[in-house]
Amino acid sequence: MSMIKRFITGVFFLGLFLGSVIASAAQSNIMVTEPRVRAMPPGTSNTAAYMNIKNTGKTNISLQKVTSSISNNIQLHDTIKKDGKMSMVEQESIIIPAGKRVKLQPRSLHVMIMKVSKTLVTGEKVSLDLHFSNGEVITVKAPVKKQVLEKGNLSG
Ligand SMILES: [Cu+2]
Repeated sequence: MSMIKRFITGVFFLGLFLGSVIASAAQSNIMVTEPRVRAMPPGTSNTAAYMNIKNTGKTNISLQKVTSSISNNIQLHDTIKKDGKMSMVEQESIIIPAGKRVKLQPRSLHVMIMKVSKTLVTGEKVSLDLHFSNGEVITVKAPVKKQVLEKGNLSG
């Protein structure tokens, strides 16, 4: 094979490769916006992550788990009010209905990050891998932000 032919073949396959990468990126029906991690008060080891997840597809998708290098124990939580008290309940998964946006926010659905392995500094970015039921894994870089709660000390 001549050098030129080899070069052209190489460019052709590179094109196929890039084409498939772009195509797979464009095919995602999941959009994650406003990811953030709550700054931790001194002496605490748990925190929470919040974000908006939009499903632009025609079928329901669920967030099944979240993984990160900062914790081996990350759970999906919802917050419920029972007998006038707010409490957090672990969820198997969080469903993002077709065509809908679900907000993970304080006092609602959230990602609970237990036993954080390091002290998080405000402004630092935490990498979170979001694992969805369709096999997609979306990595977000969530900045650490201070959160002001009006009252109560619910950690989620
Ligand atoms: Cu929680």
